Amino acid sequence: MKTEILAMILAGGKGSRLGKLTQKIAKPAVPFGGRYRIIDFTLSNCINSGINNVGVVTQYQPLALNNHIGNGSSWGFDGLNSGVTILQPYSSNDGSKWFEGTAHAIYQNMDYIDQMDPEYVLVLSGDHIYKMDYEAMLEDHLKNDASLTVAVIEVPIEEASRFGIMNTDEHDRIIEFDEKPEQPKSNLASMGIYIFNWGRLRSMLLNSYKKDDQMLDFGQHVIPAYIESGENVFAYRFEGYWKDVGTIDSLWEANMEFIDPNHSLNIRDKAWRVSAKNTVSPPHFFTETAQVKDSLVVDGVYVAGEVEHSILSSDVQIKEGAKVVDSVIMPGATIGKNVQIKKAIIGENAIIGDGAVVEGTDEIAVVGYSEVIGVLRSESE
Ligand code: ADQ
Ligand code: ADP
Repeated sequence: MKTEILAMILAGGKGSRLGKLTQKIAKPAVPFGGRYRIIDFTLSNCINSGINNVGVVTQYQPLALNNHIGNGSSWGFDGLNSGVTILQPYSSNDGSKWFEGTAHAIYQNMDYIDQMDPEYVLVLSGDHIYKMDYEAMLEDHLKNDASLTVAVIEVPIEEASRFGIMNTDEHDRIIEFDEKPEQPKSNLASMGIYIFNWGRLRSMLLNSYKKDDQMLDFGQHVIPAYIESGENVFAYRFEGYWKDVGTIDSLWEANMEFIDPNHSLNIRDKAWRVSAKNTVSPPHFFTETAQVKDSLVVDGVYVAGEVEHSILSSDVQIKEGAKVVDSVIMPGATIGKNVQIKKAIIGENAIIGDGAVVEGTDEIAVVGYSEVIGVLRSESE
């Protein structure tokens, strides 16, 4: 089977900077925006861009991700003309067990890619919130006769050292690239989204793994090697909302921005739907005492307390007297009576016992997946 372009979503990183939220689930499976999980944005982009074949490279805690993605039909992959393949970590003959970096993860899945036989491989990350037309990026790649195209965005200079930073010539050809430089020379950042001519990448990787000079990471090894060997490496400038939600601060911020009905991401755009796995929960219910404003609320939610500028995910319960402000409450969490929550992320299925206070200050307060804070009053009292 010949495929023009195959997307490989790297969904395996541990996401240790998300701390308690990713102790039991991989970062791309972390809930976002009430109804979604982080990877939904990338999966939706693939379908909306006409990319029908997607491999999802998992590694760390893949179970929740497997359950979430299933056969991909929630996003419109039909398994016939389009499909999602979940690639599990495996022990290869040479005994290496884990993917040691982004390029190594692609190298380890070479058999799968060869089987799909693509002309181009689109490498994506499972932890970005954005809407992007990858087809337009591919057109640019072809127009430039590039061997590698890197999607780029301008970031505030004080954040530049979190990213791969580059310099380009007047035709947007990349002439310099530094992965997470301490002293960034520009604010033009890699989005970690790449289109490679598969034949070229394949031989580059194979050669490097034959020698003892293994290319483990795209940003650290592959891109610099491409530039050094004079390959056509181009930047594709993306304009629009894009956020790497790899830290607690950025995850909270992206959720808060998501509440704004005038958000530039515009999730209400019917021409570019962001799909999610459908689960059926009963309609949300607000009691007489409930006061909810400026908030996103999805199915199965029960509110008897007060909620302001927050996100209530499916099946969340906010009991009487509780007050939730500027916070993200992930699916299934229970907020007890008279609880005060502010500037916080409450993990999936967490239980906040009656009267507890969870408030962020300069730092966002975080309660982990299934964590229990305080004790709920027993029903018999
Ligand atoms: P980082 O985001 O720091 O920088 P990294 O943490 O290596 O890159 O992960 C990229 C993606 O790949 C993540 O979604 C992660 O979960 C996944 N991943 C990492 N290792 C993996 C593995 N072994 N197996 C499967 N999945 C894996 C990168 C680029 C920068 C760029 C930023 C933009 O290196 O140049 O600026 O992305 O966010
Ligand atoms: P109490 O602690 O006094 O029992 P609760 O706040 O726990 O009060 O619940 C009030 C009632 O609302 C309970 O009967 C509970 O089962 C019900 N309830 C809980 N979640 C929902 C929901 N999502 N939709 C409708 N009713 C709900």
